Amino acid sequence: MSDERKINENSKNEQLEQFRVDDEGQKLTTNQGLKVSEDEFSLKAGERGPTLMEDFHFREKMTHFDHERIPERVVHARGYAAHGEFEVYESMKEYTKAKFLQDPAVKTPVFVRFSTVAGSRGSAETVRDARGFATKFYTEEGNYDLVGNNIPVFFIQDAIKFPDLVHALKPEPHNEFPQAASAHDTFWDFVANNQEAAHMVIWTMSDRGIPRSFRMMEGFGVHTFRFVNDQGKAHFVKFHWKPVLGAHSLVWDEAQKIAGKDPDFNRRDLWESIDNGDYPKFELGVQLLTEEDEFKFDFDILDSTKLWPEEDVPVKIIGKMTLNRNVDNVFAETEQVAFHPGHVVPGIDFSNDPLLQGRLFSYTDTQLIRLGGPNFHELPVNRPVCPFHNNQRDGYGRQTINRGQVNYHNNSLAANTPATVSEAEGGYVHYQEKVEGRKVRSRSESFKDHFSQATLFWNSMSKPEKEHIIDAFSFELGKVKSKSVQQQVVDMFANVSLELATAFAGAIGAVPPKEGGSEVTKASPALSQLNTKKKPDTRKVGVLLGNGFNGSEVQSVLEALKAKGIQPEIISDKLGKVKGTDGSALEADHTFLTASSVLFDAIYAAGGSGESKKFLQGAAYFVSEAFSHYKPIGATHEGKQWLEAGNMENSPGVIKGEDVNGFAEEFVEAISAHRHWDRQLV
Ligand code: HDD
Repeated sequence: MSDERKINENSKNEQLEQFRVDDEGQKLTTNQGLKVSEDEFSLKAGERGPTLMEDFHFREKMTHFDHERIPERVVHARGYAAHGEFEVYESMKEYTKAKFLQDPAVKTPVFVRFSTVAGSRGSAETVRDARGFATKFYTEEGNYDLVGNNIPVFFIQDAIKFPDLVHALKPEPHNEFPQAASAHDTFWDFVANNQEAAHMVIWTMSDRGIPRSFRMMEGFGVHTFRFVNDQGKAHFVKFHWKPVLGAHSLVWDEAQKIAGKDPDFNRRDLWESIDNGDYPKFELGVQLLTEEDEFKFDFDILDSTKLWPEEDVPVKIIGKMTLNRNVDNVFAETEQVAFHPGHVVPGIDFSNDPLLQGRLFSYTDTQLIRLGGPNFHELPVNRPVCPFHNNQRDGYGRQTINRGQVNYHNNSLAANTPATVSEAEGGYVHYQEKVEGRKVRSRSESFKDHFSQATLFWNSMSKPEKEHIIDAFSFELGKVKSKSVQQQVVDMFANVSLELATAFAGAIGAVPPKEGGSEVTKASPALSQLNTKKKPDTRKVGVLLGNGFNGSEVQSVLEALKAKGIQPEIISDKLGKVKGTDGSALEADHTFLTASSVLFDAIYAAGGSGESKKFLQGAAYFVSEAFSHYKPIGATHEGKQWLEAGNMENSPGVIKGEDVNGFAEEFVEAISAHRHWDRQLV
């Protein structure tokens, strides 16, 4: 690889190209390149005799298969990823010298992996959990990894507690259930006895714990990092990803049903969007603080259980990431990608956040067991797109053939190369923060307020969001067997909000809190998803269509939806053509058996005059289930009968179309709103 460091959006793709292999149309060979004449039968002593040791093809095939699995990630095992590019809107020179944040003309290749945290690699995706949001920027100065979550705070303040947290969250060790769920005794026992978890717990119990899609959730770097400019001046920085489609969530009943109907719901959504050319986009935002302002707040900015309210420290939008290419092979790319918060570039540095400091050890360590040795940086997805040279050698799976006699520093035989370079030439120099202190195992007093920001979050929620939080606590603690743990959690959350704790105590038969409450009255409107962007783009609408539908009118509705970026999919009682009154026909994409209302953002009941009983039953169920999940429902022609039957006609977000043109417009608006929470369910 040359030492020329011009990177563009295609650099990673071009690098990966040299590793891609197309097997289709090729001759079958062993791994040694020997052509194979027979792949059906092992080599035997006689047709009914034993298999021979000599059968090298059988042994190679079987041995490789026997070793195909690697350990899944200890957390974030279930994930999905895509390639893309990042561009900065304006130079960030004033704050950081990071090269990829200087020039709006430069597009930096990225690889992003989204994940759930608790579940195993094969678990369902719509479980209640935080979501990982890890981005690898392949910059001209090396890889920069922003390894974040969709929640801006964390459960614990010090990394030494991470193994305890994860043990408590994962399935219980004696019986190994429940899978991918926090609704069990050990998790809530951990929460009640490690009360720094309060803030993140209220986030996971909120709608943020069940995002509608990876494309519709925010991302956060969580920790306070440092930007450092070319003058050596530092700012504290927090990173945000803002989805261009807004942040939206599922409802809990729907999320649980999707887990059965389509456990791959989120990855399918990501894959299909990219495949359709609807590229997911996120804007990068930063909150910046001068070093002088470090102690200006009523919380410690080194504490990962705290956020910086956006109304106090505005988020400056500085760039945009577009995910535009699916992987070629999930194992080679998504599974083998190795992120690490310690992969930084000049201009980005750390803070003393004790959670971040511990992460800086854990990530490389875990790759050693997961990817089998110290050469995981050579795997194609992990390679920087700029050259890399050092004196590290050997180890399992080493691929580079490092030529020459010299593999040490200092040396004279190779003129002391590879040579270190000065800061001015791009050498990474750690920010020279002055540090002094006694060696102590303790926590600063400034980390001790565990409840104020949990209350801030609660205060910021709209009425439906508060109801969802109460329901989530009631569900999770309703699954806890220990009365003592239930009561401890009630008493703990009384410190966040008496209203909240009293409500879920009632639902789980615990004693309502006698004392508690919070003096925090502040709210942060940016935390409510009710204030997010609302757009119709890429929303999926299930169209209930039967034979004898009004051909031209229904088709004109479908065209109007498509013109707004909405994706109608036709559902009927059987696959094949559904015939309209005017002789036109539309192909059914799904049947009532293969699809479910929970897999759509909205339902359009268009009906048809020649419907069978099976159709009528299937459609009625679709409409009523979608209604119960507060989804937009539109109905025209015969489709209106289900609204009447279900007494839904005058509910918010239910559009009954008399005039087809006006109907489409109103329906698009209802779809953009995402859900209609003010609907009264009977
Ligand atoms: Fe972590 C994976 C995010 C705290 C140790 N973490 C992992 C992934 C994400 C995060 C997104 C998956 C990366 C991928 O897709 O491959 N982790 C976070 C965030 C944290 C956090 C936002 C708090 C701010 N993590 C954290 C702590 C530790 C770890 C405190 C340990 C000290 N995390 C790991 C790990 C993992 C991991 C065990 C498992 C797989 C991997 O690293 O590559 O090292």
